Amino acid sequence: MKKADVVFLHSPSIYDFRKKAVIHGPISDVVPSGPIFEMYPIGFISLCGHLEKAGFSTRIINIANKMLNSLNYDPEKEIKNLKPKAFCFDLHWFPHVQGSLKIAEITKKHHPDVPIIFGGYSSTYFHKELINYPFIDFILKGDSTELPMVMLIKAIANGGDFSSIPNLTYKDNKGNIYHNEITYVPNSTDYVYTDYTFPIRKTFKFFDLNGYIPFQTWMKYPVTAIFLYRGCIHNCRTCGGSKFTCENTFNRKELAFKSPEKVAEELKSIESLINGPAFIIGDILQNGKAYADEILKEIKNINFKNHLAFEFFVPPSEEYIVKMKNAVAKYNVEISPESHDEEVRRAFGRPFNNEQIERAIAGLVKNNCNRIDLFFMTGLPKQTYKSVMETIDYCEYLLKKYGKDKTLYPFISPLAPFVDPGSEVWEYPEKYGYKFFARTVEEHRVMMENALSWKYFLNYETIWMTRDEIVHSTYEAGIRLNELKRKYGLISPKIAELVEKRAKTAIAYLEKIDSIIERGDFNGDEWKKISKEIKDINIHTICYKDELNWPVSFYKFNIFKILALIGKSAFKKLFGKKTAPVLEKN
Ligand code: B12
Ligand code: SF4
Repeated sequence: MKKADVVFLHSPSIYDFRKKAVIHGPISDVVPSGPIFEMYPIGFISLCGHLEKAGFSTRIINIANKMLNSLNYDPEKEIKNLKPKAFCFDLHWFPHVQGSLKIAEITKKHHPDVPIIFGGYSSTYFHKELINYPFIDFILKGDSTELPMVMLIKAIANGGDFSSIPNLTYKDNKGNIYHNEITYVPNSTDYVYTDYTFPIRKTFKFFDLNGYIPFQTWMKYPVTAIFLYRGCIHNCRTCGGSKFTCENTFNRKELAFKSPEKVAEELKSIESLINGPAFIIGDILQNGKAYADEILKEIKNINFKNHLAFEFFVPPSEEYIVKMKNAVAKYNVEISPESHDEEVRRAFGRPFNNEQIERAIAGLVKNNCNRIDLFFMTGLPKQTYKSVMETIDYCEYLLKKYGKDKTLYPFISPLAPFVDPGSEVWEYPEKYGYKFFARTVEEHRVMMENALSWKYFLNYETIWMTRDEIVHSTYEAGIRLNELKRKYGLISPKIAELVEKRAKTAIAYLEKIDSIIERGDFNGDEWKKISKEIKDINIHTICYKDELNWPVSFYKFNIFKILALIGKSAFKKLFGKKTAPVLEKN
């Protein structure tokens, strides 16, 4: 078996999800992963890229995806056989709290002398608590860790000094804890190159497709992304990547962005390998009109042929829509109004009104936008059960007015399972009308480990809706929206029926679980029977996952280019020179 110096492990949200009966619900219905969040942070690819440039071999193992793909796959056995210099875990998205801690503990049991490094947004927020777990040795904080990571691995490999590594929290042999400040906060993301050839090459090196693919259905739907920014100029109240959180948690005072030339370069590279849609993550207008103009100019110059999706934090004007249309052959747009109610939307922190939304939709429809995805949410400040239902009325109004050519797709999903740590609502719950059921890492870990349904791992409720109302309004709204999608021809009657059946079944089970919890009867036959049945209803609960997909060509990959790439990399390996470790600059 080929060895790697540094192994990155991505865990499922709940370690033994294959054995436990849990109603995960619609918590991941509007992202590509399933409810155990098998997608690894794309930052893994740039971290590996920087380490490889510095002369260290790396490997990503998507444990979550491998567990999902085979009931026989034994993560402990695979981990036991690895022999790296360091193991890295993402506790980036907080829902991974139980899974990542459990797998780190197992890893330490088999490799007591190999350092364990944690990183990502949640690790940064909770670094002081996490470093107290006996199996965690290092935490690399911040939203940009490539350079500190290279420094850390060099120090681990060569016995260096940890006190000068920026962004690092660590323990020494005696258990003393040190916190280096977050001082590495680059203001450009040009140095972050998400090289999609990297996972492809590595898949062949380690013969481990499931360990590398980002999420379970990626081979069927190979969507790629370009990350424009680190940071955000907006302050959506529950968001752990907002301006507020970036300043207070990541020491990021200003936006870091990718130059338009780099955007074009990455898109070109994607297009040469993969025929799937690409998603530009982060509103191109966030960094000003001149920046957005340059990006569109560069995209036009490369004549990008795949579908391209843009997200807008504020609905774009017709002027911009026309520019987009002129720059890209096939374009799709995402906007998140969150609620139809302007007061709720304002309370959440989205700075636009319904007139702006409708003007943008009309402009997009007029200018041949391929798909307009509108995202609504439950669990917002000032949002009541009635208000959630009125959001669905608003969706019907929009579909009636703008939905004739079937480009407009509304979605509704819950703010779940957690309000993001470090967000404004997290820091000032009372001010925003929120109440938390868990605050610490350990409380969240236990909650995820023990909960039988997503109602019990929602970490909050509001003064306008209890946990129970958030759950039930989400299902009711989802069922109604599903029916609207059928009525307006967005989904087939068969899919609509399937989604409705699953949602209704989930509701019935939630009620049964509530009654079992009330009675404390976990040994009876009823619970045994229910737990057997639950497994099948964890996906497609309020929308059909394929609804989210932008079109993909029949030939999803450019096989000849990929084979050439593999051949080139094998040749380099056999006859090429080894690169000496160099310290990367940002
Ligand atoms: C793009 C994005 C996504 C993409 C993810 C693409 C991907 N595979 O990375 C999609 C749309 C799929 C997504 C999904 C979700 N997201 Co999201 N997402 C974002 C967003 C908008 C940008 C993130 C970004 O730009 N990353 C830049 C890339 C290049 O870097 P990176 O992957 O973060 O990695 C760097 C660092 O984080 C760190 N790092 C990460 N992991 C590790 C591990 C180690 C060992 C080390 C050392 C460092 C390290 O170093 C990396 C390199 O510098 C942020 C908001 C924001 N403004 O930041 C929310 C955000 C990160 N997402 C969030 C959430 C909650 C989710 C979901 C759980 C939502 C849900 N319920 O469905 C899911 C989880 C999906 C899954 N795992 O399967 C929260 C996280 C809050 C928290 N602390 O938990 C954020 C902050 C805001 C939000 N609410 O959307 N998301
Ligand atoms: S949810 Fe709001 S604050 Fe968070 S990244 Fe998106 S626009 Fe920025």
